[in-house]
Amino acid sequence: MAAGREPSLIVTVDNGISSVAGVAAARALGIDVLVTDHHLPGAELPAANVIVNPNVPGSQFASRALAGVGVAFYVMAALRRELDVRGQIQAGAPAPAEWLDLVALGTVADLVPLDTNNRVLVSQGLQRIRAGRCVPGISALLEFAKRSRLSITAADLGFAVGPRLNAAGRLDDMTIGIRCLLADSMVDATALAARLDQLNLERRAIEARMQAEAMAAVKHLRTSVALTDATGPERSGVCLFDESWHQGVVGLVAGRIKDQLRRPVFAFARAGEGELRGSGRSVAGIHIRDVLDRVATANPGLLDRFGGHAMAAGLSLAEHLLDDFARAFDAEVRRSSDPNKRANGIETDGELGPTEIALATAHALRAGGPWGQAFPEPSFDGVFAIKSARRIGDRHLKLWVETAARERAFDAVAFNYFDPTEPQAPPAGEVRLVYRLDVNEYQGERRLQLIVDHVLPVDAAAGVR
Ligand SMILES: [Mn+2]
Repeated sequence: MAAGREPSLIVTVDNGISSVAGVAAARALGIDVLVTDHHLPGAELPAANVIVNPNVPGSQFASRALAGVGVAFYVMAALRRELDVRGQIQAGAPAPAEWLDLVALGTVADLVPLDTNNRVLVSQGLQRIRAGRCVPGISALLEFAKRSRLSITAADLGFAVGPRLNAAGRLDDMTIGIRCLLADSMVDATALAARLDQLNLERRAIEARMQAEAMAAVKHLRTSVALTDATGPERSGVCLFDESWHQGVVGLVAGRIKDQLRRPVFAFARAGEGELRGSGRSVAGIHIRDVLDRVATANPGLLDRFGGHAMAAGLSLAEHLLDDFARAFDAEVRRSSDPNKRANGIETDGELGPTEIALATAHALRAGGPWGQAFPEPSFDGVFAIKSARRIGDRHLKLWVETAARERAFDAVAFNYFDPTEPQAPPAGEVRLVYRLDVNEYQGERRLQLIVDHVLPVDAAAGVR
């Protein structure tokens, strides 16, 4: 071995806690290993010199919900403090707070629960981004997404910045996203953000096609997609597969179909000869990794590999076993479902009085964030009369609605209301809306807008959560 060319230290981020063999090999070569991770450890911990992970037994850290980026942040902060104590900090060295823009982004994009600790990290990062103290890459991505940096919310990180960064890894080369975040100048960042924006458009087109095929298969059983027999609307757990599907976006498709069917969904893509990769998304109350655990225990030899957490999981499977898996998954989901929970129940925070549906309420709710994973933005339900309704673009629905007693009227919009492949009339008459309050900025004016998540019959039950 050439002297001087060996690394003396390996630092892992967001992985390593299960790399027992890898860490042993590095140590055998005389390389020190610092594992920083947030994933749950297995029965055996790697023999690293140091492990930093809030989820190892005996951890005293107040939050177990940190994302990988959050763990790295605290390691850097501790290192900085130690160097300070030793008087080894050079003038102009960055303070840890300067990385909070990236910590906020990674925390939101990784979909970890926004517990108190994570909400502090995200909130501080958002404040810095609003003040312009962020990497050029975040500014550039926000510009392509047409989101205002000055009023950025956690949802903008989750729905505008995150998907553009991830699109590169799903379709092309994930280093484009990393280079965009590391870019020192706005010129470089903008060029890379343009490429990411383009990849995101491609990702969306692929995802929309796959999603339409999956929905058609669910509706019409075995028409457009060669599927397992476990796709009927009566299934508790749904499995979908098409040979033309792209591995990089099956998770997104599973998520969309899950939202529409409100039950756990696995979407599969081919991952090599005779091999499928599946990505699953679940609904509240059904721990999908535990479901897979029970499927694997009851059917030895069925699953090659699987992993995940309560709401999302992945697995690999021999293609000829897909039907077997689909049946076992459906049966296990049915056993796991709480019969006391209405399958189609939508939970809200209740009804608002006519005067509470106001711009001031929307501002107050916005200030109460960041909202996100495991800390959902408040959502309300109520009966409204539709005064006018029209389609905007391919899929969206624009409404002008009055409260049931006709006291007040509001602008409302329901995104992705229409299925572009089906003729569908806009809703009319009295309906029950499940909605959130939004501040809509248009030509310098701020107005209240209801963001409608569900348009339901008046007598539909929407339970208070
Ligand atoms: Mn992670």
